[in-house]
Amino acid sequence: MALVFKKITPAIGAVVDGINFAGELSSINKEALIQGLYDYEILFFRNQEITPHQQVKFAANFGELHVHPIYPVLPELPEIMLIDTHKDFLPDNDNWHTDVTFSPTPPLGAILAAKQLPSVGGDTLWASNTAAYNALSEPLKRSLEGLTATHNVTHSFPPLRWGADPASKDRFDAAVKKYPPVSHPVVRTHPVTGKKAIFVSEGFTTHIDGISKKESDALLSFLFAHSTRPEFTLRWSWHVNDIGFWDNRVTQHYAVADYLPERRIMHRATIVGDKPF
Ligand SMILES: O=C(O)CCC(=O)C(=O)O
Ligand SMILES: [Fe+2]
Repeated sequence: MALVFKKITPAIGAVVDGINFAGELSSINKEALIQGLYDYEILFFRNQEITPHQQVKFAANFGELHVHPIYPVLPELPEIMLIDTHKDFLPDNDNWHTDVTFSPTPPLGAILAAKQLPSVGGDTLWASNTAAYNALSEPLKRSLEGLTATHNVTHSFPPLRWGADPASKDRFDAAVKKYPPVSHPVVRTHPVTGKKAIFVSEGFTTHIDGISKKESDALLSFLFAHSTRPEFTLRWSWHVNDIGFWDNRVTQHYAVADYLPERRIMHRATIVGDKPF
């Protein structure tokens, strides 16, 4: 059966029917999913009851998997990042971010599965950084050309939370050593489609390189606000066994933290990417 893509908003997202994450992925469906990611930037799938091993196997169709250096992972399967948030382990993804941009080679994408949800709330928003770029005026596009910005792991993983807790301190210290602040282009080009996308986010970007702090603060606050305008976003209200699969090169996301003291559990498999240009 051919896959069916149903658009969610004009800027971003589609719901996909006709695929079973627990089964083998045919090469035809794999190509269709990759094309869908390019076209819609995030794809959603419903009623996908999968084990962590099945999730890892599915994600591995799209590249090598990344193991998060700080955030909790399943001990028996570290390719699955475990987002198990509740009153004793607070959500911290309630800021707009692109995943792992503190790395010189941020992920190309990620696959997120909803395992346990609060009775209400716990939605996630995604924004299209290509739609945001396209909406900039030509003079501003030109002035962003050639600029780079610095991304820092401690911006989203502050030492006060991650470096103090004995459960995460060793991994935190190793990650800070392994990932010194890194510069990426402020506008990146998608390596396959050639689309241009704004590539700064509140989560990890500390400053634009080579300009004054005042200029950087003003430009970043404009870019952060512009790239998350509702017109460029979607908001997904999860059901258990929903899956989201996004292109991390051209999107950012925000997990709404409105459900405490209830608990919410998500599993993420993350696919290694290459150096932004
Ligand atoms: O929990 C979520 O909905 C998303 C969390 C997040 O930022 C991620 O999985 O990268
Ligand atoms: Fe994230």
